[in-house]
Amino acid sequence: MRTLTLIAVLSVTGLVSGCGGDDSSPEPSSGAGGGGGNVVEVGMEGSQYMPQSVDVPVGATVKWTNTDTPAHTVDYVDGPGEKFSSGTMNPGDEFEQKFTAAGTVNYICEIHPFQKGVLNVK
Ligand SMILES: [Cu+2]
Repeated sequence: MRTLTLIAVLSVTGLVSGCGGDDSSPEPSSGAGGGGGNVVEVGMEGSQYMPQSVDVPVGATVKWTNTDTPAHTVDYVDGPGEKFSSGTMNPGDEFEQKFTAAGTVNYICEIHPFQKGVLNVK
């Protein structure tokens, strides 16, 4: 009787800890595989892009989100690949652009000429 109870407790404990292990192991792998979607996120803060300079794998999409309070834009200045212009981005608005050519892409906010960003596509 006592042995049976002990086995039951052990198996339940083993099951619970086994679940915990399963939960924690896929998380780091999906985090590392998060680049699998190939989306590089850029925010905005204090009328600056965040981060201002970012590495972008060739073929990846950059997603800008206006996380700032004023309106901003994302406008191509120079570099390889397609030209792009987000138009006015109000707070919360998103703009996506795919980059398929390696090189340095400079972009700017039309509203704030001092607000500049760099994408290192490689
Ligand atoms: Cu701006």
